[in-house]
Amino acid sequence: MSTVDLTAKIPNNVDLGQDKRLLRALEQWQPNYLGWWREMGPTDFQGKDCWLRTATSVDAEGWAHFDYVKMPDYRWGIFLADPLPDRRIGFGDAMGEAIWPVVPGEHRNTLRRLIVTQGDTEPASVEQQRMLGHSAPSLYDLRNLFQVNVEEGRHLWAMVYLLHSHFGRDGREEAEELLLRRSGNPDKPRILGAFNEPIDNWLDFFMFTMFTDRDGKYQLLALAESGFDPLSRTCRFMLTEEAHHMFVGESGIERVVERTAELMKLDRNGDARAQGGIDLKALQKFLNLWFALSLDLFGGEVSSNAASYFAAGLKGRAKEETYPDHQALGQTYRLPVPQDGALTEEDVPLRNAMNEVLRDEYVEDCQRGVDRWNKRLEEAGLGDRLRLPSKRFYRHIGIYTEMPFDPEGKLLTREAWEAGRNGWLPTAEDRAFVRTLMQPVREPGKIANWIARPARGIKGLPFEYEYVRLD
Ligand code: BYC
Repeated sequence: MSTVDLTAKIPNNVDLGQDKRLLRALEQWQPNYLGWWREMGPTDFQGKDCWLRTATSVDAEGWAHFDYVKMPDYRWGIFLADPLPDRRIGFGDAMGEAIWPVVPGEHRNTLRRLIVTQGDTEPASVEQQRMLGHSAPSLYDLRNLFQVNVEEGRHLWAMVYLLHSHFGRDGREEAEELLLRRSGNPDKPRILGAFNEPIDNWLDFFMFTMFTDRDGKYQLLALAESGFDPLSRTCRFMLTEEAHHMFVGESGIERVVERTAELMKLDRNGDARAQGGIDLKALQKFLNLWFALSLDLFGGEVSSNAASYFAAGLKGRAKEETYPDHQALGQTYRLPVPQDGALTEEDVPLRNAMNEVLRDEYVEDCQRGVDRWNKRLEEAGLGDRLRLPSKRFYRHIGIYTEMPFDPEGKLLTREAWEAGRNGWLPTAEDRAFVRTLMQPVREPGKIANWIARPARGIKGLPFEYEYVRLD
């Protein structure tokens, strides 16, 4: 087990103290990061004590320490999972060869691009969520928001460490750029689409942590297979933290569903909205939106980029060892391709369909979450069900881009799509209504009307615990 230096200015398990140049460069970046955090991190709560977990080791059992901390004092550090003995490249043309402890010259630009793209999402999500503290439905939820935020900050550190330690001056410049782009800013937007979308209420937030963070899980699993070992080790540890973020989303929506079902039963007309809750129709629309936006994050269905990442051993499939064949040559993926107003099945070389393979695994994982939500509806004796829309619905990247598919995946005329749109995606009125519900609840043990209490608190503490001290 690697030792963790927690006393250092930048906590780490990578012997940072031994590399003075790297340490100096990161220590120069640190105040810029803190400046960004103060400007773009959660508004107004920076001086409050929050009961947060901080990574203090990479031991699977006891890797985190829980205590009150003010967010700017959070110990953002650099943690890589321990190296695996005799690890070899597990797929592609270099299969079986030794992994790379440093960046091979021929893959330098591609790896830098992948790391920058991954790194860019982390501060972007913090920026998107910065106003939500003002409308948290409970102190428990407020604390979870801040936990997610500080850890996304740590994930930025993880990528910046790789840029500084392996990409020289280019890497340092990219690390600065990561602090300069801004979510939703037309002049200097974040790189990927979903990270420029507004998250202005807690329904967006829970859908984002359910669906968009889950894209993060699958991208990290794919990068954890990388032949570039420092990237693999970084991603493996990030996945440990990521699990909680998806829990926040999945259990958040589950609690909304539970409460909606209660309110529907309370109302004479089964109308949750009339009882100050979020109706299932609105939930379905937000689900449709965030699922589609998150599907885009996997890239095009047919991608020569994806094929070359796989061939070169840079990015594999999630849990590559579970596939029988790691070359993916001479195999095809059957894809419904739009042609002359209809869908035709085409066989695409498997390596070119790697984005789609990863997307399929992701969809299956999302479905498991939706099934759990539907179980709540079933237990409440309701016949309504939530559903994932088709992979073709409302896409902005890939072969289905801006084509009028309905949530069942049927190709419509443009007019029919426009006529259906307000029934499938959140309207300005839906958003305005959801916003009216977003009144903060700040008393320990209390919860907003539109969401159920969680089954348990954090780390054995009760829900009533004062997770954020606001006085
Ligand atoms: N928006 O060959 P294609 C997370 C670009 S989330 C805008 O289809 P490729 C997190 C693409 O760059 C995980 N542009 O795609 C979650 C390319 O540009 P060029 C983040 C897009 O390269 C919540 C062109 O379109 N991690 O961690 O196979 C909170 C054609 O590309 C988009 C990663 O993404 C888009 N959605 O795959 C916090 C992993 N999609 O070359 C954190 C690293 C594609 O024509 N990134 N484009 O200029 C990658 O592996 C790949 O870059 C992608 C795209 C999967 C994103």
